[in-house]
Amino acid sequence: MATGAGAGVGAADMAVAIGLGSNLADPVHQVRHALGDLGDLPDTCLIRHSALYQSSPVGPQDQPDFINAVALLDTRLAPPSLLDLLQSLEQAAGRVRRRHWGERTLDLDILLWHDQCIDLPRLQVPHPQMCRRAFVLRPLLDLIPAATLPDGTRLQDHWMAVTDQPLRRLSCLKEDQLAQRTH
Ligand code: A4P
Ligand code: MG
Repeated sequence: MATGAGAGVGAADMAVAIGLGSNLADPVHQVRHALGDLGDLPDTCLIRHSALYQSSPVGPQDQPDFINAVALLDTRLAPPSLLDLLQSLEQAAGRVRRRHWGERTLDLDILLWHDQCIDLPRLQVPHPQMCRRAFVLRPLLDLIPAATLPDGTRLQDHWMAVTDQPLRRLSCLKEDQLAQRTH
């Protein structure tokens, strides 16, 4: 279960971080809508969220670009309960699991749980892939510039290793243009 490691930025600062991703069915709308849904979860507050980013797919290349963002939550839910609710939101968005790392209407990953490690059969936190992914690290660093992992490593240092991955921060205007293009 969850274990505290106590390294780096305090637990209160780290909060619970959720990664959002979509590359199907109006991805900008999917991510914006999901941010609203996160704020409506029981026993949970949406503290703040990042800008939206556009990124090339990690995994199969024959799929559209992704729209990604990160949200910080304050929640009294237990980690498996939050995972259940996030998976319900994915299902409500019409999520179909076609292939590993493939296209999806909505993906909601638990990235960080304060400064804790969680190792359950269906939930590993920190998310095992997060440090290899610019589309996770950049928005997370926008929200918590001094963020560290439970092992004490700095997200900023992980970010420096992935800056070659194509990533574009969207302005509100660009978000609207992208959203309109899909209607
Ligand atoms: N699971 C374990 N740990 C977690 C966690 N921390 N948060 C389990 C959420 N779920 C977690 O996930 C499979 C299972 O992982 C869940 O049932 C849960 O019990 P999934 O999303 O159904 O399956 P998947 O997508 O095939 O695998 P995975 O590993 O979740 O994919 P990722 O790592 O989420 O990557 N490229 C760009 N540019 N942007 C993206 O957002 N996303 C992916 C998906 C690939 N490429 C991408 C992006
Ligand atoms: Mg996932």
